[in-house]
Amino acid sequence: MRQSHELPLVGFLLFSLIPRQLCEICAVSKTSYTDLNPLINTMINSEYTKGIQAANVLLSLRLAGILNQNQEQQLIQQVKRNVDYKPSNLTSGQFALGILALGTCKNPDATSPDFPDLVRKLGNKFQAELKNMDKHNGNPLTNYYQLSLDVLALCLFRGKYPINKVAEIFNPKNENFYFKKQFSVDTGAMAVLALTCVNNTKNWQEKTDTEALKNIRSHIKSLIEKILSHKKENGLLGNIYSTGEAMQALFVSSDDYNESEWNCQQTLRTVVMEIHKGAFRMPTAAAQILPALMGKTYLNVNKTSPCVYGSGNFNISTVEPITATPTLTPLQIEVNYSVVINSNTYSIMVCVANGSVFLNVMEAAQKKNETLFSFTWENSSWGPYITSVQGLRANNNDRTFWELLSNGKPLDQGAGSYVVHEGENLEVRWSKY
Ligand code: CBY
Repeated sequence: MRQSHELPLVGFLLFSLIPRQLCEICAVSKTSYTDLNPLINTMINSEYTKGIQAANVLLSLRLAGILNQNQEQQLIQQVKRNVDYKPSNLTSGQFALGILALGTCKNPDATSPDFPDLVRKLGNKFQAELKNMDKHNGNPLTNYYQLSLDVLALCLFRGKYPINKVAEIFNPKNENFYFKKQFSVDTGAMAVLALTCVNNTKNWQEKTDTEALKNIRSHIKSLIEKILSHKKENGLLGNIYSTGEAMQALFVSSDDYNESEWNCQQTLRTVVMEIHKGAFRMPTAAAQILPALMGKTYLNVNKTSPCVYGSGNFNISTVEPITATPTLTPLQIEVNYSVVINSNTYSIMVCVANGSVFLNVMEAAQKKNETLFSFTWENSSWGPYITSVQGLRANNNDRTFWELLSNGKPLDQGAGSYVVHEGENLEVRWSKY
């Protein structure tokens, strides 16, 4: 009798709680999923989703739960080809990303990879990063973004890693969080995800572990502060390409900031606008923004939870209409291109087809003068990365790189994606980060 009186009350309480919780979730609503179509098309249909890019794409689409089993299988095979057969060719973060993608969820039909072996290999790669830091003045083989991916994958898949060392190196004062004295929001966000996983892991026992965990919690708090201090007026966190992962970092650490410090809906609105302007034409860019837009984070990776497949809310074959280029634009444009090494500047005027990217300008200059403008590049998950100019090679151990600039300002896109304009002053500058 008593129970039947209480039931309506419990029902009322549940009812009044659920809608509020739903309102608090910051994600693109189901009715607006069509806004995400350009991202999904880029990832699924792109002929550029090759090699290591596939890991980013698989992780993202599995978290979002929008692949069908056939599409998933194709991507899994691509990632496996990299992770299983060429582990020594991969950097630690590329390998970690591959493991995260393969273990995002459980597909009961697929033969699951030998996780313990992969995780052990990743542990070795992480140790090699630490060893390089000891030997080379604190510089890892790669960078802290990749070391964060390593710790994240090791933590999620129960691998071995030294918690004291993690607490020591991920101090936000460490110079690896900064490029040219600027805090790297991408790096800070990935570190927050990794450290949050470590902090949530229950099996720390030793007294020294407690001390390390205390430090880790304090690192998370100050990294979140730094990320929020890079919030722009339009809601972006850092720039458009760091915003997705910064959102994930903020999702998992809501206890570390006040509600008033971040208007997530505003960030969402700006990102959706940028999707329609075509900011995410690179598969990796699309892959890194999508999970956050669906309220997911890399901490949702769980190789024992069943995968979710295509919900039918997406129209994957829809191709965004390509905006017609005005008929009056010239076919050829002229730009000024310079190579700057310390106080020496080597300049040249080159003509390229309208719509060309930075790399095309470098190629045109090289064709005109092989000695002054020769260069090499490597493929990265963000497209071509310039490794040397005039034979002078970038080196992580001395933090050197070839910086790309336009009219004196550093670009926020790489050589393969930045579209150049008539009369622009383009520059590659020998720099230290
Ligand atoms: N990923 C990585 O290892 C890269 C990590 C990252 C923090 C990355 C940005 C963020 C991300 N989400 O992946 C990063 N860049 C790093 C670490 C670096 C350094 C690389 C060397 C090293 N120690 O590992 C370095 C040298 C500081 C760097 N990035 C240089 C550049 C310039 C490349 C120029 C060249 N030589 O080709 C450039 C073009 C900046 C410039 N003006 O010179 C650059 N980076 C850019 C623009 C970017 C963004 C790319 C955006 C885009 N649409 O193309 C970036 C997303 C990214 C890739 N860099 Co770095 C940052 C941003 O704008 N939000 C892990 C791996 C598994 O994939």
